[in-house]
Amino acid sequence: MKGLDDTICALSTAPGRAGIAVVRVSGSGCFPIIRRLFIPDQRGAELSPRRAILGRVVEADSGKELDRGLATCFPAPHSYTGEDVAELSLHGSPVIVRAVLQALCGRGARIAEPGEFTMRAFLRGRMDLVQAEAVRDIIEATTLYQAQVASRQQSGQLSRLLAPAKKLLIDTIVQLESAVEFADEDLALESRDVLAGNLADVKKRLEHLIASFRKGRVVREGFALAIAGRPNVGKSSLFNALLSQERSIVTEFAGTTRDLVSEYTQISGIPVRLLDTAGLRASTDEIEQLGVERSYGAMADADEILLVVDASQPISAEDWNLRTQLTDFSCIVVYNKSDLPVSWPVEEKCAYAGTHPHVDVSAATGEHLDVLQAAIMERLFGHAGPEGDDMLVTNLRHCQCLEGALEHLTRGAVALRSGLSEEYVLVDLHAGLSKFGELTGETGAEDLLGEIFSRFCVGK
Ligand SMILES: Nc1nc2c(ncn2[C@@H]2O[C@H](COP(=O)(O)OP(=O)(O)O)[C@@H](O)[C@H]2O)c(=O)[nH]1
Ligand SMILES: [Mg+2]
Repeated sequence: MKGLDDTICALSTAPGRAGIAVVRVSGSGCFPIIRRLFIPDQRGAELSPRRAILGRVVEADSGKELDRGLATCFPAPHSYTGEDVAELSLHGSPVIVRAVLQALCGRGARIAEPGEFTMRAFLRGRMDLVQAEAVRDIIEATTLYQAQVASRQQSGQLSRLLAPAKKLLIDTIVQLESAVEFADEDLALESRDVLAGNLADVKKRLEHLIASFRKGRVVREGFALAIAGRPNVGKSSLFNALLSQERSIVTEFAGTTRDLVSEYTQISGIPVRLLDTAGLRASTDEIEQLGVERSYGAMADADEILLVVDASQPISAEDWNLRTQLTDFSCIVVYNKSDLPVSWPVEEKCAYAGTHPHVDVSAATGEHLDVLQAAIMERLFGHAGPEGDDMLVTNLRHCQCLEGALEHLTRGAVALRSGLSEEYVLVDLHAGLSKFGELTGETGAEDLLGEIFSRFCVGK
């Protein structure tokens, strides 16, 4: 990990040709460098804070004009990084950008490493580690909903929610430390019962956040949805209908889909990897049989399975056989072809689905696809849907820190209740507190920080 002493620069907009390219510069040498390379059009115009000034960017020694554009200065500490920052808005041409970066480096700046602007913002105390990681999640979001969840974290929501728990833990530690330190004196300290109550409160808050990760992981990473069932029930038709495109081949012949077909889409702002599978049946055709094996593999890996059934055909032993195989999977039974006369009485549909939810749809007409999508969301997020929770832990690292803290506090609480000496209890409580610090980056090891910021793009 590089230090904070030098001045860094990078293209902050996407590389390639575009209307505008923004080059960002940050560090103590920023303004002296910019003053040498940027000549305002208006004679004597000064680079004033947060005001865009029109002018020419020139080569360091020759004074040759490289481009005309805008320069905006953000003096420390009121900038993204907390350092002096300048942004040059140039014409979006890769040759101009390269020349301007070269000119900046010629004056003493160096090209920033991936994530280095955000790392500086973190090291200068402009944001904590959770917020810095959220910056990357906003940039990498593939749906607006993902971006919104990340944006809530970037505004410090997780850190804010944790603050009361952390304060309570610190208070508890202080009480116990005082009991050790001033054992001989008659200090009015909280009883062990009160302290145990505090710890229980902290633990409850942690458990609530940890529980949200099951949903949060799905929001951040999306989920895999396998469409399975017997041949010809309309799996590929349903796959295409959910994608709104004719991606998978549909025919009236059984055994048309022989290999896995996978495509990305989104449902309610959650990214979904949809998998169309080969129809499940015993076949003597070697290729089809290999396809069926892949179908079982896809079902095992999927987060959710849509078991598609042709409700226009009478129920068969094969239907029951398949249903039995899927008993332990998380699946929704989809009664397809609802546009045709239905052969399954309602009681039979309920009996067949058992504890799994079931939905009637027509992949051909699109009828009730919205009900199916709602059922999928309910399966993943419960009644309230993905937007039901005020706070979701979406990052595995955050969840692991919270779990680590919970583990230490649980041990500390046991020690406290069993009457062990304060020192014993304190070991665990301090370990728990350091997990809070690890989460927000207060006690971050260097290699951890390097690992996190290296996954950013250059210029952020
Ligand atoms: N009437 C009707 N026909 C459908 C529906 N879904 C699929 N089909 C027909 O059922 C046949 C098999 O469809 P396909 O999607 O290839 O089934 P798969 O083998 O399960 O992938 C095709 O002739 C489709 O046109 C539906 O909802 N209603
Ligand atoms: Mg098919």
